[in-house]
Amino acid sequence: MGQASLFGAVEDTPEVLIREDGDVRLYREWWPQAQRAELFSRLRAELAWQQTWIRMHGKPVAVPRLDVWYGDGGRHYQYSGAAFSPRPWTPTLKRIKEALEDREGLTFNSVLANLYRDGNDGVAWHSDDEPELGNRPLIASISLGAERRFALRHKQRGLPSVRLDLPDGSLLVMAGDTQHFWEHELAKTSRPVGPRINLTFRTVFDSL
Ligand SMILES: O=C(O)CCC(=O)C(=O)O
Repeated sequence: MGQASLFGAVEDTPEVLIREDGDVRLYREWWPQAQRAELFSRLRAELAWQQTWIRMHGKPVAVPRLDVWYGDGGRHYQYSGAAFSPRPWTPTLKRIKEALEDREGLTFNSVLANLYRDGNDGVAWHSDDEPELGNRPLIASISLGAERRFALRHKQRGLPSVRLDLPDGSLLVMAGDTQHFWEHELAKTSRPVGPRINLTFRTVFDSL
């Protein structure tokens, strides 16, 4: 993959983070360093960031981040009582998707974008195991902006947890049985941290 355009990815060898009961790999330098800040600014300005509300114990709760769903028409997705209808791909998202697909030999029809404004934003422990993602979903997760601590823990066995700061420009791939056996979080932090954007590319199947 060439390095000249904004939408090209550099060569990088993945680090294997989980190989037991799942498959998690990290490409630390997936997006060229010189282009990361511009990509971050474009995504922050272009995407229709919104506040999502979920239901917890019967009460509406605002999730601690902004998010927005983009993808092919007709692919609906829901979690914790919140339903998403995809917005049409923006040119920037489409080109990132195409870079991912060319590089990894995969196809995706949706992306959930998350904006963590500061250390008060995060994602609690969960697995991406909604039925519309299929049995063994492959999730390609791109990080841009501030480094934030990401963790994975096994749901049943005492395997060692994985904790790491996801670098700006990195790509984390979660595949195989990962969502069945492992859950993940992005913890809030009292450290002063800048904003971070995360793009999780997925394939959503028809739930009919
Ligand atoms: O921001 C991240 O790296 C994780 C996002 C996440 O867990 C999710 O969207 O399901």
